[in-house]
Amino acid sequence: MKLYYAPGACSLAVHIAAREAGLSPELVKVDLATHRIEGGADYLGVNPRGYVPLLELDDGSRHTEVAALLQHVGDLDPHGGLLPPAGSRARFEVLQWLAFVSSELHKVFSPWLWHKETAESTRQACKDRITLRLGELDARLARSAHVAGEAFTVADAYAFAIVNWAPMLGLSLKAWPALTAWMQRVAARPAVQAALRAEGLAKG
Ligand SMILES: N[C@@H](CCC(=O)N[C@@H](CS)C(=O)NCC(=O)O)C(=O)O
Repeated sequence: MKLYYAPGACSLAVHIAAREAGLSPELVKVDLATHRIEGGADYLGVNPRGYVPLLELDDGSRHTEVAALLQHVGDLDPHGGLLPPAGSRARFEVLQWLAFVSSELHKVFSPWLWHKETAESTRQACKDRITLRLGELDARLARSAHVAGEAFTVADAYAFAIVNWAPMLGLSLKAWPALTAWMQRVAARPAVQAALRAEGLAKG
């Protein structure tokens, strides 16, 4: 299995989930500014959208979309904890949070974060929306240890990768104590530390 990624991008969610599931994907680094793969090849030849993450399975098939990749990786978890069984209420909860992170956080951050030409009014609107949604996440995390309940699931991997962008944009998490404590708890997980180190985002 190969994971095309960029350090600290949304691909970190899939990287974390893979490590939590005990998988060791081959990591292929992509420069998102040039859409070049480390070594110089054109990434647009791999993914015409130019986005990471992209997961290439051992049969050579290529797959995209964070929420879908997380479901696939979650289903490969031998302990089943990352994604509860199909049809269960617990899985329904995880899937709701994956969709929430994707549409209410990830894609609200994206235009602001990646495109310098974005107008100030748009940046502010994004910031206001993100602030509102981080508040919702904080309220959720005040009631349970993790995003979709007590256990760590792929929803935590996704939310962690995206919420991790907040300080880069000058958004302090201090106003949200439950969210701050959860970020620290997730960051301390051995699989998360390993993923951060592999992406050059943590020392060690
Ligand atoms: N819908 C895609 C979006 C992925 C995405 O936004 N990736 C960003 C990094 S977080 C990217 O590769 N941006 C590069 C670009 O816009 O060219 C998904 O959920 O996987």
